[in-house]
Amino acid sequence: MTGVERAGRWCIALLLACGVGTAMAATDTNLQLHYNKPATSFNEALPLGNGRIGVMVYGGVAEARYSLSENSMFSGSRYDDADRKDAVKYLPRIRQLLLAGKNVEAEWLTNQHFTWNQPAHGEGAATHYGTFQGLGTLRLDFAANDAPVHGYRRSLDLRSATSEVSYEQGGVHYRRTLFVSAPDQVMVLQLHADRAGALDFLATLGRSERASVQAVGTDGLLMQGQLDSGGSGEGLKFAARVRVIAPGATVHADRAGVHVRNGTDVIVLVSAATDYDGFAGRHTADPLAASAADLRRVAGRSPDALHAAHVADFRYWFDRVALQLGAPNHARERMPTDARLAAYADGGDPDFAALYFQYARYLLISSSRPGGLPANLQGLWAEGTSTPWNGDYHTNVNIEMNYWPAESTGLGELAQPLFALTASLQQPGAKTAQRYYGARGWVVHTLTNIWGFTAPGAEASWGMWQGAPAWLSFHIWDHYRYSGDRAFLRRYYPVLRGAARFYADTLIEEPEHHWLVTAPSSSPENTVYMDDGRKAAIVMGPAMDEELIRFLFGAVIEASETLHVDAGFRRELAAKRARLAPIQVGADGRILEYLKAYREVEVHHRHMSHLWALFPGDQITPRHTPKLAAAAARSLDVRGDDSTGWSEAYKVNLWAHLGDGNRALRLLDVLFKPASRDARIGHEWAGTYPNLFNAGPPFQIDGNFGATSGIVEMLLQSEVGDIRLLPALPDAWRQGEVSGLHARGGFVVDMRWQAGKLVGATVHAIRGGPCVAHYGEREVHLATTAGQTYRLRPSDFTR
Ligand code: FUC
Repeated sequence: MTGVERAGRWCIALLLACGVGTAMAATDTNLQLHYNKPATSFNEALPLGNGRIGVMVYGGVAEARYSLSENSMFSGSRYDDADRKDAVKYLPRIRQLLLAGKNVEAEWLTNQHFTWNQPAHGEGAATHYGTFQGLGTLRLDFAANDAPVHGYRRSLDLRSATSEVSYEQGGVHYRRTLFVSAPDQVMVLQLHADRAGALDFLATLGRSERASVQAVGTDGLLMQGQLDSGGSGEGLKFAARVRVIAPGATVHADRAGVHVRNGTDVIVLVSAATDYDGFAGRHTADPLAASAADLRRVAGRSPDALHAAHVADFRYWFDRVALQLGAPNHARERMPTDARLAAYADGGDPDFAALYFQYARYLLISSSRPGGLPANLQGLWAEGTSTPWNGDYHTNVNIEMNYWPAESTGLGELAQPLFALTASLQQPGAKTAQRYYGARGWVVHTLTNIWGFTAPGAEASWGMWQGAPAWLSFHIWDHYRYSGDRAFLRRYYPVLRGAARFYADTLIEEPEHHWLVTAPSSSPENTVYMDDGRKAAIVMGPAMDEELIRFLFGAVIEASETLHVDAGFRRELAAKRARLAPIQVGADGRILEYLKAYREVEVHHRHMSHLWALFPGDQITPRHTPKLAAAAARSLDVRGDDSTGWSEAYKVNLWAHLGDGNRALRLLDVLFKPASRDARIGHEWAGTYPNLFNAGPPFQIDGNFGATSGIVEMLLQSEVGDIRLLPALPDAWRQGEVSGLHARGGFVVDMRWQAGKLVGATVHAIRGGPCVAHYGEREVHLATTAGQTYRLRPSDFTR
């Protein structure tokens, strides 16, 4: 029952159309990253991208370096034999062992017959599984110039998605402006010198392996190559092109590169393409033709026109949300961003969190566009020929976290690549479901890539986990909850149904309580001691799986009712849902991560999988399940704060959902610790690199997105038709304002607060319908009409 039904009263409050999302145009000064020196490593360079092509800007003086990437640059290939053919033969035995409490033996057998020997940690380049990798490097080497450099500045403007490098040398002002256009599918680099003819440089394009470069005409370069397929299939073919336009200058291209002499205003255009043709993995696109066509299409267009189209496109997304935390702190905004990051711990800069928040939105717009591939572990930015964990899609938290802030920050359409990836797993995942479980439906385990990999990963302890189909389905369902788009639900319903079909076919009854549980599975990457002191990761019915399946079955039941389909299946799901293991609290007051209270090997383990029900799920809430919420808080306390970047980011969301804003902010403070620019896994703690990329370490973009979602959840939480304003506002964010946050049920919310108290809010109803807005213990009931905006003052909220 919703609050509206319970209260049985309506108040058509304060109907007043007023602009949403127009507040605070004045916050622009907080929307820049800027530095007074060139980057010397990836984690100092500035990322730009159009959802497909990415670039990291180093911004040197003698040498301007641009690390290029393209998000389908995966080695490996589609491999139908990734599924072990006889796995299903061993399933009954593995389950028997689990039912008998012989987890170690079950794990051994799982390792023997279920897992697949793909490399997990980033050595996938020469295997079928493959790895995401960089495209190559564009370099401009300038003529020797010993004159000292003054006034160097390297910046990235988030609202226009444009970077600029400027300095003065020998009395000449130089400026280099760069953007990657989504509407025109090219990277545009403009160089300007304020003394005519002062630009002398050589432009080169290169890659450390598997590529050849040639001159094209008098002003261009073409790099082409093919990645390792890792086996019998065809490796990915790719091409990148450079074209230099330099009116009044001398330009000629040869094998060494494009030589530019006496340039004043020079444009360097870059296009790139691969033959990856969507998730089906067919190689039909022609990268040579595609990259040539992209350059041809912009020929004759002025850079100003290209820039205007780019900025209009980018702002279409970016301007939907504005955020100001605390009073503007112009002194901090003026500090170079790396210095500002270092000074954050001194306090007095709450608006840094707003910059971080908008940066993540910037990164999502730059790395995930409808029709393309989802943001991977590094978004779409990469260098070299391997990336940590193969830069793939990890399903046990990472890829989902990438999309946590999408819906709530007005970018729900940008999650389409995640939905498309999920839908694409139905076909390979159906085969995996058959071969391993003899089940209908579809399944994917801990990892997937652009080649449709769905088998259990290399080691049972982390690769053998069954929750992914449900968690990926959660994002589809959540998009429906935010958008109310029935056509979308109808289109993706088969994905949800197939995931539910898999679980309905595979759940088994455990002997003690007769609950229905997954087996074999694990609680992502965690390990426990068995009674005999041996360690095991493989279990049945980890809490997370049960929570996820409870969500999924509930969603499919509701969706099938909405769509008037599958009445019989609905009944089956309802019956099975009632028999799932409940969320349990152990003797020590913590949520049980497993069916029983095992002793943990690593008390501070980074994953908090069993708290999925608190966030992003909603089976635990302080309001509806206060005892479970208290147990979740206890679990979090014991787990501790310090961990990997994404784990700290996750905890921001969890504390926000426990209503503890100060604790959530403490986690953000931990996350905003400067990480040394080369922080690597196992060497240093998590934090933030100079370019504000999250340091897992290493760089993982999930931390950026997860923390940003956490900031939203501190300010606004929602269920369909139920909105909580400022549910976890920390004391240090005494004043602020936000516009354009999205709530489930199709509402857009603006808020302003002072001295820690709400001053006013507007709720804009996209679709209309009932909505209860809560502020603290008080609430206001709205019967909304599509397209109308409702202005709320604190006095409108009553008990
Ligand atoms: C999961 C995490 C690791 C890392 C990897 C990419 O396996 O447990 O910490 O984030 O994904």
